[in-house]
Amino acid sequence: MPANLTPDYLRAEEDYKKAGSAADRLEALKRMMAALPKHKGTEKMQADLKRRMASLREEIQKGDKKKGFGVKVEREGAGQVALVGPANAGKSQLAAVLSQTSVEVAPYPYTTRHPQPVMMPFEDIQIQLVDLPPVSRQHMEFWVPNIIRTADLVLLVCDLGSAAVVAETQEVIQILSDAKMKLVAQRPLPDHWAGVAEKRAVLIGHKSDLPEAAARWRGLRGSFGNQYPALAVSSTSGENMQALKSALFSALEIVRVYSKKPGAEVEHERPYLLPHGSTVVEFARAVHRDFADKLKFARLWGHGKFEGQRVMRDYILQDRDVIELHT
Ligand SMILES: Nc1nc2c(ncn2[C@@H]2O[C@H](COP(=O)(O)OP(=O)(O)OP(=O)(O)O)[C@@H](O)[C@H]2O)c(=O)[nH]1
Ligand SMILES: [Mg+2]
Repeated sequence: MPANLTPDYLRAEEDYKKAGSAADRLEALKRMMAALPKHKGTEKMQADLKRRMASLREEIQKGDKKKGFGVKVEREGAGQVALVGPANAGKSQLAAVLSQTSVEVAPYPYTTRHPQPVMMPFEDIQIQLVDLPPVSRQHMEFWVPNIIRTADLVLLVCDLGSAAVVAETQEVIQILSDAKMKLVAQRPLPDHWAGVAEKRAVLIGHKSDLPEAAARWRGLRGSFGNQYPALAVSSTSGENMQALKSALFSALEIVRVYSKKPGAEVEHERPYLLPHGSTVVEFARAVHRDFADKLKFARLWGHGKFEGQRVMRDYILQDRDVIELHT
C-alpha cells in the first residue's frame, strides 16, 4: 500500500465500505479516484478503482433495465392511444390540449422522459392518451416500443415545423418496424398473423399553423396519406382538433351501446363499449354473464330503425344503439 494516501481518500474508502447501494458505492469510488495521488506507485490502484467503477456502472444499468421492463401504463377509459413521434414534434403539447391538462412542454428535444397518461374527453366517454418520450435513433428510452406494442392505437405525430418531416416520419416507422411493429389503417383480421404486431395508426401533420406547413403537409400526405387516416392539426390554433378527436374514436373501432330495462328510461350515463362487429348476444354477456344464455330477443332504439323494433341475437350493433334485453 503506498504510504501517501490522503485523509480524503481514507474517508471515501470508509464510505465505500459502509455504502448500502451500488450508486453510493460508485459515488465513493469516484471520490477515492479523485483523492488518489496519480503516479507510478498508484497505477495498480487506479486500474483497480476503474475496474470496480465499470462493474458498478454495469450493475446499476442492469438494475435500471429491470425496473424499465416494468414500465407499463394501466389502461383506462374507452381505449389507449400512444403518442408516437420524433423529438419536439409537439406530442406533449397535443396531449395537454386534448386532455385540457398541463403536461411538460418545452422548445428543446427530449423533454418527456416518462410515459404520461392523460384522459381525453370525447362526447360521453374518455379516451386515454399516453404521452411518450421521442422515438428516435439518437436516443430512445428502451421501454418505449413495449408501451407502443400494448396500446390500442398509435397517434403518429409528424412535425410540420421541420423541413425533414417526411424523412423523420420514415425513420419513426422504420424504428417501429425494427421493433417488430407495423402501422396499419385497420384492425387486422383475428386469425391474421404477419410475424409482426400490426398496430392501427392515425397520422397527423402537427403545427399546421406554421408558415411552411401547407407545402410540407402536401409532401407528407403524398408519402403516407393513403396508408393511414391523416389530418393536419395545430395545438396552437386549434385547427382540426375536433376532427382529430373523432378520428381517434373511429380508429379505435368501438361502439357505444346503452342499456334500457323494460319499462324504464335509457341508462345514458355509462355506455357499454364493445368492438366493432359485436352482436346483441355479446352485449348481453357484457351486461351480465347469465343474460347471454337466457336471452330470447332484444328491442332496439337506434339509427333509422323503427323504435323498439325486435332484433335477434346476432344483430350487429351500431354506435349509440339503445338495447332492451328480454330474457
Ligand atoms: N407552432 C406550433 N408550435 C407547437 C405546436 N405544438 C407544440 N409546439 C411547440 O413545439 C415545441 C415542442 O413541444 P413539445 O410538446 O414539448 O414536444 P414533444 O414532442 O413532447 O417533445 P419531446 O418530449 O422532447 O419529444 C414547443 O416549443 C411547443 O411550444 C403547434 O401546434 N404549433
Ligand atoms: Mg414531450
